[in-house]
Amino acid sequence: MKFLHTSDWHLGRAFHRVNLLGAQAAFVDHLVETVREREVDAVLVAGDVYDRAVPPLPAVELFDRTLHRLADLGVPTVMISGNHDSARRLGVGAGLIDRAGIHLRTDPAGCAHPVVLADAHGEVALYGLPYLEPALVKDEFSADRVSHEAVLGAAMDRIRTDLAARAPGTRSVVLAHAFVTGGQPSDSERDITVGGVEAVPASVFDGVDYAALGHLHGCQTINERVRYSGSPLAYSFSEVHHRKTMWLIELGADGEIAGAERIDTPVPRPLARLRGRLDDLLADPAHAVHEDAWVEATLTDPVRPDDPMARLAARFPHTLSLAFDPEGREEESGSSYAQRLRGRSDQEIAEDFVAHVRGGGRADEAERAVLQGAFDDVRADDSRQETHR
Ligand SMILES: [Mn+2]
Repeated sequence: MKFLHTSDWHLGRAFHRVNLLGAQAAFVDHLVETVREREVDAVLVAGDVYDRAVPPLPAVELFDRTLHRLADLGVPTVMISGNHDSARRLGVGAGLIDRAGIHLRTDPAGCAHPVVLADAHGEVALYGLPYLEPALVKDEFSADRVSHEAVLGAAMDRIRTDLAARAPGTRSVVLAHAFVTGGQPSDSERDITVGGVEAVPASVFDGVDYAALGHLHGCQTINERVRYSGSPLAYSFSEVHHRKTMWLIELGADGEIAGAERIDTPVPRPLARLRGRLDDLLADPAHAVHEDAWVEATLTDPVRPDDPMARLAARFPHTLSLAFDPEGREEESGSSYAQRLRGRSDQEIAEDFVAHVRGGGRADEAERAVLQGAFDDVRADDSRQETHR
């Protein structure tokens, strides 16, 4: 059986100031074409369909068109909500569109009710496990701790129990949205840390033949049976070296991974991260290949040049981000607020603030726990309001 595994569409997301809706629509065209050409048996979408809980109308319209096109293909689709989606909003009408062959799984309580497909070798059970916010689903899964590992482990236990009750030899696939240990993050995933821990071991997925994961935006293979498809488009300059793809997975007669092929997704415009003095960036023939790219430039001139954006744009008209890192300067001084925050977690920033206002005294262990608890509460509260509003 052949699956097309994708995730993290983030419909409605912009890249700096560029609207990506056209690129996202082109990706959907490509997906539909691939399903037809490669005779795919099922499409798996592992969460973060939208970029925000309340997406802009054009993104909702694109999603609507996408649902119709998937339904017209006559190929089943299983889709879960991710941490960026509002599970409740995304799940509206799920019972109805189920009849059209699109199985939208946004309710954690239903995770052990699979979509069952069959081929010449027997049945395949596809379990859609939506993103689980530990504080919100702890009771549902009677988890002993508020952690990703506890709730995901409990949900997987339910799935394994359901699978064990099926005919011997039933093959299985699970869709999940999580950070698995060993995965490489980029700058465009939203932090899901709980109690200082965000990652779960890949062994949590033991017992199923394939885990189709979403959350991390780079395509990666955690092991033969546990993979991330990555996002179809780059959503930050940190993804400059990513090759954006979907996985075409072939599940064999005995549940073995008989094939795993990366299908390239359309690239709206390449990315480039350039660093150097302005005059060098403008003159260096090596940068000719980047003239048409979306550019992030870091200028290292000791003195900030006049009108740098306009001058850069003369050669690189698609420059989207400009930063300054003067040569020979101390790390901290001269860097902008945004530069100093780049790549740091909320927890690290808060701890730095404590040290700053104390004139250098770092937060102790108890204080760090208080800060972490506060961040956990805020995130859980955001999702809870989203759920019950
Ligand atoms: Mn995502």
